[in-house]
Amino acid sequence: MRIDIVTIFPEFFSVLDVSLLGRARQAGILQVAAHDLREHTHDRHRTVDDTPYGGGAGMVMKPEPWGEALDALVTDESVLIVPSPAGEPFTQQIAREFAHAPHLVFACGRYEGIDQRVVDHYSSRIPVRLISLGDYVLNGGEVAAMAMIEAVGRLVPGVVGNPESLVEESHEDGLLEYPSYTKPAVWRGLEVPPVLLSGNHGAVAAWRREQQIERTRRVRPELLDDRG
Ligand code: 6GU
Repeated sequence: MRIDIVTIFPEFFSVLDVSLLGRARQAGILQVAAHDLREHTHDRHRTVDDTPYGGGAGMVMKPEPWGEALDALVTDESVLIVPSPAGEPFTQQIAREFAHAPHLVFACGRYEGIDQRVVDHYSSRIPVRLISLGDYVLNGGEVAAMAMIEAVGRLVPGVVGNPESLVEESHEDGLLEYPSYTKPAVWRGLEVPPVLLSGNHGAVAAWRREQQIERTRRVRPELLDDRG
C-alpha cells in the first residue's frame, strides 16, 4: 500500500519511521511519504491561506496549492481522505475499508479548513472521505491522519507479525477488549482472576466474554445497542 500525506508540517510524520510501521516501510510493505503543501505556492511568502468569503474569524486554505499538490499524487486508484471535525466518525470498519485501498492520500488542513471546492473537485474524480476522529477539536488534520495511518497500516497484511493478535481486540467484534494479566500471580496484594490460572480453556473463554460485555455495558452502552 502507498500512503501520501500533504501538509504544511511534513516533519510531523517523521515518527512513522519508528516502531511497527517503520519496520513495514523498511520491508517495503508500506510506502509512506509526506509532502509540503508550500512547495506548491508561487509567491514570496509561500501563502497557503486567505480570509473567508462572507467574513468570519480565522483563515481558510486556498484551493490552488491543494489542486497542484493533489494533482501530482492522485491516480485512478487513489482514495482521498480529508481529516475534519465535520467528517464522519472514524471506526474500525472504515479502517478495514481503507486497508483494502492500494493508495491513500491524506489532505491535512490547518486553520478553519480547506476551500470546499477542493473536496468538490476531487469528488468528481475519485472517492473522497471527510473523516473525524471524534467530537473534539484539534488544531489541524496531522494528528488525526497519524492516528488513521496507524489504524489502517496495522491491518495491511504483513505489518503486524501475528495476524491472530488483530482478532481479539477492542472493536473487532463490536465489543471492548477483556482485561489482560501476566505474571506475577499476585502483585501489590492484587490477585489475577483464578479462572485464568485454571487451565480450563472453555471457562477462560466464557469469563473473557462476560468481561467484554460487562465492560462494554459500563463504558460504551451504545455499542451494545448498535448490535441489536
Ligand atoms: Cl480529523 N481534524 C481536526 N482538526 N479536529 C478533529 C478531527 C480532525 N477529529 C476530531 N477533531
